[in-house]
Amino acid sequence: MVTSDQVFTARGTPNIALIKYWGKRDEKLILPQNSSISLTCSGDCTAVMGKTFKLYTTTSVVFSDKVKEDSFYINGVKQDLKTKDKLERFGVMDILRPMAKTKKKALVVSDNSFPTASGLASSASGIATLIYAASSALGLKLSEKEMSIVARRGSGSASRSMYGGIVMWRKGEKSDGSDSYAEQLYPADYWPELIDIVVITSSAKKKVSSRAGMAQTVATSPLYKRRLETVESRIKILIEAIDQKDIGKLAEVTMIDSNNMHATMADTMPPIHYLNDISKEIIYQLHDLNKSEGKTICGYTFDAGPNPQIITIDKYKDRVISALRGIDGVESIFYTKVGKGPQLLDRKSSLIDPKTLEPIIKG
Ligand code: 2P0
Repeated sequence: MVTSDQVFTARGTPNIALIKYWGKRDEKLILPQNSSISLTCSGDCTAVMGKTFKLYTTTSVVFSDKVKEDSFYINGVKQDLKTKDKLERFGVMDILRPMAKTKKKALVVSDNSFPTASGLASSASGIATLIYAASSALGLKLSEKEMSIVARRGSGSASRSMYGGIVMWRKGEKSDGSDSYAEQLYPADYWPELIDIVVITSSAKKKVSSRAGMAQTVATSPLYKRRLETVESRIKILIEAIDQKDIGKLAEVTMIDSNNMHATMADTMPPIHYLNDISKEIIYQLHDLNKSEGKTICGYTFDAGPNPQIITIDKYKDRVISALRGIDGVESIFYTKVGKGPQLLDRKSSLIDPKTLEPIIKG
């Protein structure tokens, strides 16, 4: 089954959750406490102010007898696969290998075009792209649903980046996780006016990882129980809003769910705070903007980091950007659209030299 010594390269993108995943019911299988809904980002971004990133992960994979041990490079740096975090995440390779009935070792070379671990969902993009490239390199003809289940084992939110468009990760009920996977609710071109404005307030690495933080919230936050009682109703409202292409309704439920998740973080012992003063100022300014418009034209959402993504539609873009531009401390603003999900790239994009099977380190 293994496509011998052939390098496969894929490109994928992060997703931004409008209904958030924060908390597991099974740590090992990565089964969530609630279902979540996201937009898969297009990697192409339009600059507005300051430094712009593209939102792509590009990953090349080769399985070969010439590769003596599993090796994994991110942005040119060889990763220590003995650390707990890397062992858990790279463990997805040991789910794929038996499916292809091979024990061949892999060389994986991955580049992110945006800062890692800053709340821009690098693990979602990274794991989804790895699964896409590795299952191709192994000659596995997996469905997106099957890939989503494997991606989930590397990082919960990665299950959603297996698809383009608007995606729902259904939490599932079964203890073996076989019904906990993502599926596309709407294709990438369903609502072309939808726009995601990314504001960078800090590119610093976060102090508490999502994985550790959410476990702490599940274990200690009394408010978290209330979140689980209310999240299904928000999912229903969000799906109605998308069905009706109602940006006001979408923006409101998005803000409510983000605020609710961050409230459970603050309610955690010890408390977790991902937002900074600039993030808070953005929240105030966007509420003022919606108020002065007499209706909700945009909504913010924050992941485990201080950088908001603001969902609006094309016709309101300039008004939202002009409110953001005036805020002290904003480092950069750029925007993206809903994207198509992972794709295979041609040989010219390979990050592995096909003759020597050595990484091609750029920059
Ligand atoms: C989300 N986040 O729904 C939420 C919102 C962060 C805040 O999914 O432990 O990196 O690998 O399953 O997927 C980040 O969590 O955590 C995340 P693991 P993951 O996008």
